[in-house]
Amino acid sequence: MIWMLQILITTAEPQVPCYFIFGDSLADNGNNNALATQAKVNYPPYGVDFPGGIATGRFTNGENAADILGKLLGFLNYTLPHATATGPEIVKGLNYASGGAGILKRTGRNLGEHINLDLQLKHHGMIVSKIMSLQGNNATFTKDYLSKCIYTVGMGSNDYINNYFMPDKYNTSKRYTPDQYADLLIHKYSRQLESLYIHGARKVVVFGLGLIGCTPAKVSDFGANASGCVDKINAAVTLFNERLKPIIDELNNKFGSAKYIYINTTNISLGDPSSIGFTVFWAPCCKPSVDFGKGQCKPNQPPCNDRSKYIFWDGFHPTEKVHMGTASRAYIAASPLDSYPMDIRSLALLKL
Ligand SMILES: *[C@@H]1O[C@H](CO)[C@@H](O)[C@H](O)[C@H]1NC(C)=O
Ligand SMILES: *[C@@H]1O[C@H](CO)[C@@H](O)[C@H](O)[C@H]1NC(C)=O
Ligand SMILES: *[C@@H]1O[C@H](CO)[C@@H](O)[C@H](O)[C@H]1NC(C)=O
Ligand SMILES: *[C@@H]1O[C@H](CO)[C@@H](O)[C@H](O)[C@H]1NC(C)=O
Ligand SMILES: *[C@@H]1O[C@H](CO)[C@@H](O)[C@H](O)[C@H]1NC(C)=O
Ligand SMILES: CC(=O)N[C@H]1CO[C@H](CO)[C@@H](O)[C@@H]1O
Repeated sequence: MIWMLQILITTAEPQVPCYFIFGDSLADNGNNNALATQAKVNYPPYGVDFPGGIATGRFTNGENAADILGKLLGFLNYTLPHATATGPEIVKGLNYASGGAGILKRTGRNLGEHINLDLQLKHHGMIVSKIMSLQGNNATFTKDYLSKCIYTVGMGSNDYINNYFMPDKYNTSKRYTPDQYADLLIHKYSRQLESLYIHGARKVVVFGLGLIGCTPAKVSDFGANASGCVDKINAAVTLFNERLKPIIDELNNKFGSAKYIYINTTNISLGDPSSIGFTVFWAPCCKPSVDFGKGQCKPNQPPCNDRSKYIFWDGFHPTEKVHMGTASRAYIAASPLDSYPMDIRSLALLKL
């Protein structure tokens, strides 16, 4: 694994005019803080390694991959959460991600409120209108502007964790085989990805799902197989990823003036983590709570001392160091399988 973060922040100008983020808890930067949900983490020890040591609502000890990608793209400030952004700075992009959210509307309801992908896209449509008016209601100008921006989307983990593999709360696993369920999700997801195009996106990054069957919370729920992970969850997620990649080709064929790319999170996360200093692979760094957002850190308990040795921050979410590896290899691919058909740096430079 190459975890070296290539710091290319040498110029004052970002490589693209704006950056929009759609996703779940892996990218959420505070959108759930005011919602009635267990899926919010605006309390210590979350944020212990964030500038100022403050809990912002990010589901990790420091920055998440979306934050780090923003820096790699040359943005000096963090992309603002949609929930609280109001001013003209929205033209630089927004983060719509929401913990617990999924491709399906019902996903994550067991945790409480959240902003599902349909709603994130609806919010984006309203923001696009606001940007147009901020830019003087010149549709040609705004269309051209939005076409140069980067849009990242990472969705689907909760459709497995907080839906399919929660049979006491959801009946999807009785109604669909893993194959049928992957089809159902991908069918809906491809429409959602198309709607980004309709809102003016032309450079879209789609993150595949990681091996969520390896998270401490799922291993503790289901029991580990010889792999150390819950094989049936990883097998189901792999079906999803295998169907997602061809969708990228389909979208690129359908929309000649756009480029969608796929990030293979599985390829990025495999390998030998001990080679870069990780020593704790299965245990979370903080003390997960059994009743408080199940798998999230217990409030106000001290986390482990050396976060750089841990893969998992809490029962579900990786540490900042893992986010850094994901972001840097999504930005500059370290192996041909990391991204398809190109990495984010190439996408940012692309003249469409
Ligand atoms: C970053 O945010 C600060 C505070 O909101 C603002 O004053 C500054 O202009 C921003 N910088 C950039 C490059 O957007
Ligand atoms: C609208 O923007 C386009 C592209 O930037 C520009 O060529 C045109 O002059 C603008 N129209 C008006 C009315 O300002
Ligand atoms: C499964 O759940 C959905 C939504 O809760 C419900 O509409 C549907 O009737 C249920 N199907 C079965 C077979 O129980
Ligand atoms: C994984 O473990 C479960 C529970 O122990 C068991 O039922 C299942 O057969 C195992 N699967 C594989 C592929 O070994
Ligand atoms: C992602 O990478 C993994 C590990 O190298 C590989 O097995 C898998 O086929 C890749 N998935 C896709 C959809 O390309
Ligand atoms: C961890 C890792 O790099 N896994 C694989 C990613 O894909 C390349 C091929 O492009 C393999 O060589 C790696 O083993």
